[in-house]
Amino acid sequence: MTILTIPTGPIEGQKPGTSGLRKKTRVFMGPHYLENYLAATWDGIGGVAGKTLVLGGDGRYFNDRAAQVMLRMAAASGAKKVIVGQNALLSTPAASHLIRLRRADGGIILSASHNPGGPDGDFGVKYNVANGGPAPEGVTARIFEATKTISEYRIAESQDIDLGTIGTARLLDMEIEVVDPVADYQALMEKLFDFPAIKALFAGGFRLRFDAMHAITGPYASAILESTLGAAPGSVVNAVPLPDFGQGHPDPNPIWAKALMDAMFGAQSPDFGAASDGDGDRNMIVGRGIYVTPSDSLAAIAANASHVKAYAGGLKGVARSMPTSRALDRVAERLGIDCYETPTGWKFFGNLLDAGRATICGEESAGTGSDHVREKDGLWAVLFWLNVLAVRKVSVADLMAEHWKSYGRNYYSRHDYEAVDSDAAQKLVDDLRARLPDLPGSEIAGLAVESADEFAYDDPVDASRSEGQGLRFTFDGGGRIVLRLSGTGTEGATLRVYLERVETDPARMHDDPQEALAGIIAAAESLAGIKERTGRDAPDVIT
Ligand code: VG1
Ligand code: CO
Repeated sequence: MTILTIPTGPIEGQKPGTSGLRKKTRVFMGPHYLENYLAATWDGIGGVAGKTLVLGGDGRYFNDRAAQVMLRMAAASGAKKVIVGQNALLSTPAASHLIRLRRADGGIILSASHNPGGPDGDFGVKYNVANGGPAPEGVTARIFEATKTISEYRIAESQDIDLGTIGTARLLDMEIEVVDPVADYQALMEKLFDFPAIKALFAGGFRLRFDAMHAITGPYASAILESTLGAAPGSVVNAVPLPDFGQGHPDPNPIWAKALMDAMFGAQSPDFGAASDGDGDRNMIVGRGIYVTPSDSLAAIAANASHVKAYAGGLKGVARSMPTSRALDRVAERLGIDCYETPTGWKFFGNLLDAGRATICGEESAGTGSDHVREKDGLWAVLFWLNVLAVRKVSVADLMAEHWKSYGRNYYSRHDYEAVDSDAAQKLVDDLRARLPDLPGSEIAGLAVESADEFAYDDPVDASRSEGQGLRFTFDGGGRIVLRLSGTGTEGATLRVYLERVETDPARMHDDPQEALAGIIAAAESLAGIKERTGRDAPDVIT
């Protein structure tokens, strides 16, 4: 077996975004594209010689080929060992757990997460560090720098490694261990949650519908929810991962998981509905006739942690990304614990979790998780809810009604304008940024602006500073608007507009969120001139 040294040159645009590098699949399949990025990753982490890495992906198109390339490149650069999920599959939270469990130096996750897959869809590569979490900004900056100076990479010449069979193999001096992708993760869930209580819930006739959206969570959900916990066979739908996710968009929200919404709002609906995304780190929670926004789910999880055995001893603190609604803050205040506000992206929670400052974290984009791993975890959130419902013996609707009554309701919605002209989107943000100092004290669409700034985050643990993390506006009476550009899209720019308003009047807590937020929505339009600048009449996606 020989090691080839292949001459190459920098490829533009290999800058990791909110969560790894994401591009069109065909771009990733282009000459040297994946190889360059992996070689730059080795460079950015100080080389892979002697290191142990974890490898897995969400099963999307090109996952299998990319895994073989990664193995040949890791071996050629002297890695000691790679632990791979069978068939190169691992959900993102399972990969995070495996890195921690095996004390690996890091891991490669092949995924573009909630972005569609297939030859005309998206592909992505994430690097996670030794704590199991996404590479922090310092590391991704070094990787990006390396992509700009690369001149060659090393790759072993070999046949494909058999990743379908559990066991060990060798490539040059590197050991490859193929493991069951589900087993270790399931064992962790059994430690955290009261499985007998959830089993009893299902045995009592509780009905579940879990939509795996033809993505990676299928095998995990089938094993845990059906085979172990006894949910009725067929409760997990779209359970077989497909390379193109069955032509779907594996983003668990009311738009892309409409079939689940229809089932939960129809006649004879199940008691509980849930879905997760391409790589299994997001979750969507739906009760019979009620959709729970991710921000509300996060707040409810924190408020009910005392009912779940692994968290019953109390939470050290909680954290949410800045655009996430402030429903969590109210719970933290009641519990007397700190609530941290971080930039968008799970990498910013890592330090807080490592330092024991936060136990539960979440994002408005359907990501919730805890210190059990260093990624958001879709199935974890579903099991958390099931555990709470099993212990408290209430419905989702009753639990949320009671929560709002006790804490107030943070009406919340996100409006996304996708594939907008990049220059127009950038100009919208730049122009608004220039007006920030003049806005406080002024009136926008009848609402008095209380504050207007651009969010920057000073990490309380390592004192690193992250700037330019979104424009935010608060209004008298508890309203808030946040605007930022997405860092995960692969076409033009995606403008995200986050809208929030607190309601404390119990008589007005059951309105339609879009109606309850009408004043805030009008203020966002008047503030940013979105329609005119993007040429769009309405958002592409409203969640
Ligand atoms: C989006 C979400 C963010 C999430 C990120 C990765 O980022 O808003 O909350 O952490 O996706 O999620 P952006 O930059 O597009 O807003 V996943 O499940 O796609 O890895
Ligand atoms: Co994801």
